[in-house]
Amino acid sequence: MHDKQKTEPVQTQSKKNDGNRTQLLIALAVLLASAAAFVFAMLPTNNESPAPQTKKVSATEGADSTQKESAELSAGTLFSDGFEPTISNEVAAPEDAPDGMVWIPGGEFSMGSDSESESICSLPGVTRDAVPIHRVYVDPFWMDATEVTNAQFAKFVEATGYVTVAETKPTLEEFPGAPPENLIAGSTVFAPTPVAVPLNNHLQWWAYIQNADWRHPLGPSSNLDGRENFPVVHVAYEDAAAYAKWAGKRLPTEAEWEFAARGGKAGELYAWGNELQPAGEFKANIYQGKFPVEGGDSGVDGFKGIAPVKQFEPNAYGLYDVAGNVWEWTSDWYRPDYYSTLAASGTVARNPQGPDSPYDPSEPTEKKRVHRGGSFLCTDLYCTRYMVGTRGKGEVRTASNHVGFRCVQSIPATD
Ligand SMILES: [Ca+2]
Ligand SMILES: [Ca+2]
Repeated sequence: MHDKQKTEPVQTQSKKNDGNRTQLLIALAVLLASAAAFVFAMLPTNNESPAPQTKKVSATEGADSTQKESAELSAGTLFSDGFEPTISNEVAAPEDAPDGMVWIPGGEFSMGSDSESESICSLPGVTRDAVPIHRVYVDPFWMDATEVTNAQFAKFVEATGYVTVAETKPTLEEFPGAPPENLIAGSTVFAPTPVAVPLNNHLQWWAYIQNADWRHPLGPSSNLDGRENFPVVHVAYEDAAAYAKWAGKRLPTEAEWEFAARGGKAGELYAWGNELQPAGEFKANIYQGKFPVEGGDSGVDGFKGIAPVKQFEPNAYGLYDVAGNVWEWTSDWYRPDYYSTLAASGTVARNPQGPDSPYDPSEPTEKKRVHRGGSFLCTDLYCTRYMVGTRGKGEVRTASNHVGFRCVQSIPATD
């Protein structure tokens, strides 16, 4: 959001007030488009010929025919025999678990997804960054069982006086030449459209809202009353990292995140198995209904919009909401070719830390880190990025109301 080359702040606080929007809103929305792209994107193409040796998601009870078709097509393009068994370390968990954290034994596993085509979404290349499947080893670690909550983040702010990026007024140094009245603090909020819209322009459903921040997730008139156990949102990468440091933790690498999310299993589509809705039940807070229309979120999974943490069963390691609810920052820089680079080494990647620098060809001037897990805005009709092997990305200074984080702690703690 603070790219000096292409943005300057806005003075509007209304998503309806297009006339007052300036480049920052556009830039923010474009930046969010990276999030929106993997969340929403386009309908799967009609690839009726799944790759050989694929497994399909079972038809989802209670879903309409379009949803069933979508799930089957998505599964057919994602899952193949490229996965090998996970070999977990045989390391007993230390006796005293840090409060709120669960033991992740680490080990060797197959990381990524095996998209045989680009047809999970019709957005070209949107899943290409999660191939090829490659072998990775990670050390044992502790991981927060849940996304960091508002209550937890509030303790951090109370103890340190920390001010988040979204709460900070942009400066003239960041935006040379910008009118002072345009330098306003705020963040980006999902803004459902009044009527159905073509899904080819993410600007339509994101708005830069003045004074939207973690205490005011939907804008200045909103607050955290009753939302103490909701995941904190409107946290930029540096905000998440600052919290982690204060807590004596750190953000997970992307490899740690995926190892943990897979729960010791190999090659499954979701953190809970291969069916989107086992026995007809949703296993994560995602999005059902017409997107992105006002009132379109039907909440069949139990929640319209964001949910408190721990509302769905944990995965095999005891982790809640690794799929859905809010996207989670990882510490890796984003590059779409990173998996290819690791795979080309021909060896097991040990504790990979991500590429040395970020690069997203679609927005080459933006510095992005990897997001994982999808959010309450991910819909099974479009890009299903709550699938455990898929990736997201976000510009490091950009916050929104569907991105949060959770922390890890090394064994022994080194941070
Ligand atoms: Ca939901
Ligand atoms: Ca999550």
